[in-house]
Amino acid sequence: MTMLPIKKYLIYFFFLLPFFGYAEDGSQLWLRYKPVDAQTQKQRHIRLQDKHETALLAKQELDSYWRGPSIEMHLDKKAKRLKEGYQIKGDTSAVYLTAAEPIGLLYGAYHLLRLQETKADMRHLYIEEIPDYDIRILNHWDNLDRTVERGYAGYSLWRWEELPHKLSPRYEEYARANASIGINATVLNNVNASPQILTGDYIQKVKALADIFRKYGIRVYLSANFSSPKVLDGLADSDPLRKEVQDWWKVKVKEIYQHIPDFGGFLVKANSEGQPGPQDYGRTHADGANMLADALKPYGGLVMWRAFVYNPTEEDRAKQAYQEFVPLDGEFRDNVIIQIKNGPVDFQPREPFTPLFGAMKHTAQMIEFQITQEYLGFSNHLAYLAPLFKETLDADTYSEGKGSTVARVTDGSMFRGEKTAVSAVANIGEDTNWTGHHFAQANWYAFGRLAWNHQLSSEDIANEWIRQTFTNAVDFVTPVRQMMMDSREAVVDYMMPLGLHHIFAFDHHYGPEPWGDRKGGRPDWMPWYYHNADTIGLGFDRTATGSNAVSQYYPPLDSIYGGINSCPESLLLWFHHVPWTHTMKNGRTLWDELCIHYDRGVQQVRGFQKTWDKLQAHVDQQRFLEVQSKLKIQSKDAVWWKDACLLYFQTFSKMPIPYDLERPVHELEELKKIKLDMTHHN
Ligand code: GCV
Repeated sequence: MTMLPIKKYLIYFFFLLPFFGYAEDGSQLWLRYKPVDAQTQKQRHIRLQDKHETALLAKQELDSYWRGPSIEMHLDKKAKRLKEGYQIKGDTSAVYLTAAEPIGLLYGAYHLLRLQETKADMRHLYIEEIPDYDIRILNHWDNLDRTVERGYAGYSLWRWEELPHKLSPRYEEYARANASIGINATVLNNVNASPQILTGDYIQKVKALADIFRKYGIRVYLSANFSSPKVLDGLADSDPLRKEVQDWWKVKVKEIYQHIPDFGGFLVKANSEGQPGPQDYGRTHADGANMLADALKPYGGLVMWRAFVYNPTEEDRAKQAYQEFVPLDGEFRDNVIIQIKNGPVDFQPREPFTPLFGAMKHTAQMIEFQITQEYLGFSNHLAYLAPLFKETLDADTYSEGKGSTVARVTDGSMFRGEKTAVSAVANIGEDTNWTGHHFAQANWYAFGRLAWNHQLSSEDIANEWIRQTFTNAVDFVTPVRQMMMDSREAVVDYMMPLGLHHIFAFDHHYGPEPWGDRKGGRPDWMPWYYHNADTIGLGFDRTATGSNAVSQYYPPLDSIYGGINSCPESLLLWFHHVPWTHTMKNGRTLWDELCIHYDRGVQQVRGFQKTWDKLQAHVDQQRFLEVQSKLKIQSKDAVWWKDACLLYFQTFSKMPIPYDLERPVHELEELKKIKLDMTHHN
């Protein structure tokens, strides 16, 4: 009998399956739970009295996937100290899950499933989890035409043209993934905001999303364009001290809350990189933020006002946010939080923390991290960012003496604002695997986990992510965890070691361009502004003999950073212009040390390739090949970075690359000609 060709292929497929492994596309993220069978469902019970939709969702997740003993879920409204957290007690015969709010039950359910999926010991459970921050929020830099600024995972998830009538199933999947790691808020649109988002039509679209997210405990926020009154309704201006403008915002906010009663508030980028703001009318950031805060106050809404401001003046860019905001300390309403990037320049592979943290003692502050890898190889490079996030959270500001870490300055333990918050720019797009690189999912995951508990270690987060996303096999988990833990430092090494920063190609920020000098471009967007290479040495003098940015740090950090010998070498070229022949702590010259770092970065990525190739048997074929191919790109890019930077800096140092290191494989002139067309980031 002749077989239909399709059947024949199917037989081949099943025959070959054990050899090649099955395919997974990454769309399930870390939520690869297998449904329990009917027998298990009959044997154990998930009990719940409450009928709140979020509590029912928690029950449904456990009903479908929990393989352990019966669970009693209990809502104890009096247990307020738990906030959105939960308590889990139990043993092999029964588990008790208690929360003060329905969302706590859902978070508790995901905690139990995480324990199950990572094969944790669950014989004796006594867990109490209370989130460190009230608001754990993603910032989407998504435009209304569905391009994503600095997005490397395809177009925006939000199909504005179809909303509010057609609802993509991914909206709910997105909400579920966020809830599973404790994220409870999202800003849907780019901080370079189109005023259109505040029109009646768009409010209906936003409402449709908010209605889906609500069940998962997620509140919607919007980025607001400060000129909206003028642009949308033809007001003469958008001056925050004019009553007509204030009234416009009050009416607009009322309209939003009529449709979205749990609307979170506004995120605002004002007077920054060409965006409009209160300074257009001679007003301050406080005037602008307070006007919006007053409109939102009756509904419990918040303003997240960004401190990312700088202008092409004589002043060091790294100092400007501090100079602008510190004088305004105490002038902001209590429902305003100043949102501060982790570093004073812009999401570089390594920066010191922004000195504004801890410097405003009467103003609520929150961190903005960047999950999307604008400056870390887009979605081509494997860079696990938990160590970067932790580096900032754990940094001691000394603002109230030793132990005043950035985490404590922002989590409410030192200064108490109305609400505490932590944010990060999302790396999520329409790609099947959500984030472009399978390992970039780990950065979304890590942000959520750290926003919940900033004391978790990067290793532990990597560990649980790997186990849920791939496998529990120790032979896989151990080397992959090591690779992840080494990955961010590897990127620093092959891109910008020892405190170098912002030597990226103009605008798209992907490849190296230390020689970059675009005609007519702003100096503070040019690599030479940051590296200052000359015949004497390399680096930005931010000591008292230079821009004196060190003076913005509390003692003893000002003198630690300010001393060429006391400054941590990982930040040396951030704070100092260092002679090529300067002796480093290990006795090498700066030049040799620089070469060794670049080379080490390259070798490490090659090591990641070896690690990954050896693990083929543990991974499904699709994800194996996709990661393998990204690692090839990363490896080539690392050599490109190393050659470009070393050959260029060598034109100043005039010193040889140490002879035991691999020789450059490119010509500098050839590298200078590379111009990537990346005007669209999708
Ligand atoms: C949203 C950097 C990025 C911009 C971004 C800006 C910001 O400059 O390159 O794309 O704009 O930061 O955070 O506002």
